[in-house]
Amino acid sequence: EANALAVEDTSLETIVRRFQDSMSVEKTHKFWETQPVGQFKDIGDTSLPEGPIEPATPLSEVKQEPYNLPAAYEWTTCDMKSDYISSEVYNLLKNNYVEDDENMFRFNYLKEFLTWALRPPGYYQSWHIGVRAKTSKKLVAFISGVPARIRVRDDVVKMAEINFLCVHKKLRSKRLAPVMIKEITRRVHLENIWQAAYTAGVVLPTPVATCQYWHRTLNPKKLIDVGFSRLGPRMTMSRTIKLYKLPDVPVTPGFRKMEPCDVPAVTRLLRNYLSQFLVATDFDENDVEHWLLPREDVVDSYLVESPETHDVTDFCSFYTLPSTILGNPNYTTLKAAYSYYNVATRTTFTQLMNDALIIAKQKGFDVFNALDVMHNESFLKELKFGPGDGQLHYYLYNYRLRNALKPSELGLVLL
Ligand code: MYA
Repeated sequence: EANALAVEDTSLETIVRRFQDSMSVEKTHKFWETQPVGQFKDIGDTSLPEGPIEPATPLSEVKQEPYNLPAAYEWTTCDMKSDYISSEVYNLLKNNYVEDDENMFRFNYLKEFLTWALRPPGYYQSWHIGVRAKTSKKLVAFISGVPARIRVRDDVVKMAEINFLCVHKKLRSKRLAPVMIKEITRRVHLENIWQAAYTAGVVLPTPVATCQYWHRTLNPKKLIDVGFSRLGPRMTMSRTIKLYKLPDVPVTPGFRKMEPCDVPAVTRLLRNYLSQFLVATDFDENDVEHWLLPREDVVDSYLVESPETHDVTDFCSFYTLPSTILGNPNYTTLKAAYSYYNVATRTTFTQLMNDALIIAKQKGFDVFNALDVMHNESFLKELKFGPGDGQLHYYLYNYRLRNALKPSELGLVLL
């Protein structure tokens, strides 16, 4: 959820914002202080137990009516099977969702992406929550959740993954977000689910991990032209282009696109790999089929099938998330690929991900982004990724961890 820039950002605003972030533990959080999340005052208190902060309550005790909105607004449940409604959600986000600190780029999650992200196996339509203006019926805010099983140490916990919280720019700072968060919490509780996971670029009480985005330039000229990156010191454009040049086709023998028949093998490979992380997604075959089978302009997955044994030995995937370039006369969109789940057992991580970069370049992406989660650190520097200015904080709702995690202890990527 952090839209990051590849260049070091030394603007006054950014310095001030970073200072404020670093002081965030000093700020009061009128809403978050009332919620069952790790509180800043408890950081370092190892006497507190790990696990749920509040117990589940009987469903009959869950509030039956929606929370109150300001009088001019009403709740709406968004049917993401409807082309019209998903276009409304798409347009709200296209114009009002996450921007970088300098307001140069804004995420432009594609419509097909949103319908994929919001309709995984077992999804609840009641967790796709919109707010409309009563008179115009215009959609002015949105929040969503999807069900997921997330393993924390040895416990697999049913959770909601909360994403796409968005309030129209004209309605900001009116405390609408807390009402939306309480309403989705209520609807999650009604399904007898009591925990959630989410990520944000802002510091809230209290991150379970703080990760960094890294960026691999694929199209240097465009990235420099639009201000996403800068020409390095003592670098010319032609040297930069040469630096980031990639082979035309993947180099690993047996490297190919994932197909439906690969679901069982990929599930085994992924489950085995993810078992080593402290907090990780618990994928079964249905999840892998939904989240990882290739979908054009949404998600790409490739694997290495051993030419001798035909075993699937390695896997890599990335999702498509363009950003609108704000106010540039020459370009309107930045095509970005985001590293998703990757497993290397026979190929080196570096070679596997280099093949992923080659595919992304072939497909016309301008940049390939990756977080420093899982084993990603092992390839980032060698493959010429550079650190971005954006941090992404991971959070759990109603689940306490004794200590914050290192990014490399996380086996979870949220969209
Ligand atoms: S992260 C992406 C969030 N979206 C954007 O950044 C898009 C652009 N921004 C906006 O649309 C608005 O600025 C938003 C806030 C909607 C973000 N996560 O209404 P307000 C707190 C959580 O006056 P607005 C994503 O989608 C803030 O600290 N809380 O503010 C994951 C303050 O509380 P406190 C946030 O700017 C979302 C209060 O809101 C966030 O008009 C996970 C101010 O409200 C944020 N990103 O609207 C949600 N930003 O005073 C939590 C601000 O206490 C899910 N705030 O500091 C929790 C689990 C729920 C399910 C549980 C089930 C068991």
